[in-house]
Amino acid sequence: MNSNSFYTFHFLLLLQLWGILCINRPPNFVVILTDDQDITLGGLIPLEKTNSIIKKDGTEFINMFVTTPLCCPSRASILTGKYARNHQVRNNSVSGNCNSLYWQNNHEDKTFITHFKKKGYSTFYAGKYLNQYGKNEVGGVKHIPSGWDNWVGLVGNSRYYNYTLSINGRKVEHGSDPQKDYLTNVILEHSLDFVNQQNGSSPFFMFVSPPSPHAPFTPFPQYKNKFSNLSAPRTPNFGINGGMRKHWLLRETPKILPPSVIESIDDVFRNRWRTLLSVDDMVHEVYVNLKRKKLLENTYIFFTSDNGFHLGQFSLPWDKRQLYEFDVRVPLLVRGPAVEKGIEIKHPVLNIDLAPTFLELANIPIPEDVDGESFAPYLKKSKGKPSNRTSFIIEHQGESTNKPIPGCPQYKAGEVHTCEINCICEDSWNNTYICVRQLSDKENLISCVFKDRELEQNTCSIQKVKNPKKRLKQKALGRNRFFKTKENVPNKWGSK
Ligand SMILES: *[C@@H]1O[C@H](CO)[C@@H](O)[C@H](O)[C@H]1NC(C)=O
Ligand SMILES: *[C@@H]1O[C@H](CO)[C@@H](O)[C@H](O)[C@H]1NC(C)=O
Ligand SMILES: *[C@@H]1O[C@H](CO)[C@@H](O)[C@H](O)[C@H]1NC(C)=O
Ligand SMILES: *[C@@H]1O[C@H](CO)[C@@H](O)[C@H](O)[C@H]1NC(C)=O
Ligand SMILES: *[C@@H]1O[C@H](CO)[C@@H](O)[C@H](O)[C@H]1NC(C)=O
Ligand SMILES: *[C@@H]1O[C@H](CO)[C@@H](O)[C@H](O)[C@H]1NC(C)=O
Ligand SMILES: [Ca+2]
Repeated sequence: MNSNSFYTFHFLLLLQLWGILCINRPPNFVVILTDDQDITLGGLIPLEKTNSIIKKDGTEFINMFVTTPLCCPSRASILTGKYARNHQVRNNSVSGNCNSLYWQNNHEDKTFITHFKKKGYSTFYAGKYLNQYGKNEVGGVKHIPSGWDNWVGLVGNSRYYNYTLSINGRKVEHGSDPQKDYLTNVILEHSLDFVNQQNGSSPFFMFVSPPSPHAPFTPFPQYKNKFSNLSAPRTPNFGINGGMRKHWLLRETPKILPPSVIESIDDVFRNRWRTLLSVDDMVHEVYVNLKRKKLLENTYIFFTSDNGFHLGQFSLPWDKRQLYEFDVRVPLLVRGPAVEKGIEIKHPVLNIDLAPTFLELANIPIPEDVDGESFAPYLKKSKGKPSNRTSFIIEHQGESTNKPIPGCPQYKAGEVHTCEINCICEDSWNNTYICVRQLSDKENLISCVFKDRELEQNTCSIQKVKNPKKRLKQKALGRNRFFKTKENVPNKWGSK
């Protein structure tokens, strides 16, 4: 070997080694979790940049569901990989375990991010966390959930202006100057600071949770006139009463929605899309900065939402909390190393699958008590066996307000919740249900039982759900004081 080829040989060896080291480097993660973004009403349409960056250059899961269609329980399921019945976060109140001390002491110290932290990841969270985050009785802004070492947590529920953040435990108030305070943009600035700090010394996990398109639906001024010629989609169930086969909230809605309510629905629809334009900018900016820092190739980007939304379906003006497709289906887009580009996956995936998926993609063992299943085999070539799950649970514990509803004397304190317009209420203490959703190439069904007054103790006492269909039959359908709804839902399986 002459000295030239000697050097070439060693140089090639080095290159190869370097290649192996690069391939084995743990991946980075960016997760974007929007608040209340539907998929069935076209919720992804306004996100043109996101569609090009993550959908066209990644994989879309067209059957992504949340197992509980309400913010706090669903977010707790995303963090733990567990059904609500197993983490006990039941509603958006501290008494229902939303950021309660019980949650903090029993579940928050074991969320997926704690395992990433132990593996040496640099971690970052910005935006809405759990609806009761930062409240004084549960530790205030000083409380920083385990596993996050860069913490920009929103106090309370989604809003766009006049909010408080906990920046690593320090209280920071924001006013209503669009240039300085628009929350989605403030979250973006913190996110870019974090991206720009990365020097490759450790992998990172970045979780970004903007308020859009949640109420109060306030767009950034630059976008306030967009989509002015659009109205909410007139789906077949738009503006009509649910009929006798639905539970009582849907039987009580107007037979035909008054035009003034429809006008408000259209307004909410347009403003939701406008607020999403700021999320689209966020995705684009994060992408551009990852690329500039040469971090893009080894980074997974997930885009999803904590629950779906309805706008006029079964004459319910606007909210979530229902077991129907509009509230339980959410977007899920993923791009990243070796993720196939421009394909659609039909296999049903769930919010509780996100935690085990993140862990598997990072080669971190999945804790045994997780209810979800990793869908990493769909994102990583030649790795593991894809899940064959064909049924799963959808559950909700209905909420009630302990005050009377102003202007709605037909409802007493303690009966209903979220009556935004014309005394049409979106929830009630007994809108408490458990459903089994079956979805495969062979079946597409949902079967539900609702709680009634007497059966509070007996309903849905399943502890660990391994075979939901069988357990539900045994535990619940055998009793006689339930509403049972079994209905065929539009078949999405074969479409496209
Ligand atoms: C924010 O608070 C200020 C001062 O209380 C108030 O004038 C303003 O209307 C609020 N803005 C929003 C968007 O809530
Ligand atoms: C990279 O960043 C880490 C954490 O911020 C820091 O400790 C380390 O010194 C930096 N390394 C280099 C080479 O700049
Ligand atoms: C709304 O306006 C845009 C831009 O002018 C146009 O492309 C679109 O077709 C219009 N949509 C409707 C429903 O009129
Ligand atoms: C899925 O696979 C597991 C193990 O491979 C098997 O035990 C189970 O019966 C399968 N379930 C379905 C619904 O096919
Ligand atoms: C939340 O759940 C708790 C525990 O079940 C219950 O006491 C509380 O009334 C619920 N909150 C609302 C607003 O319904
Ligand atoms: C559900 O709650 C509402 C409001 O309290 C009540 O009017 C209704 O009778 C209840 N339905 C059942 C089946 O318990
Ligand atoms: Ca939500």
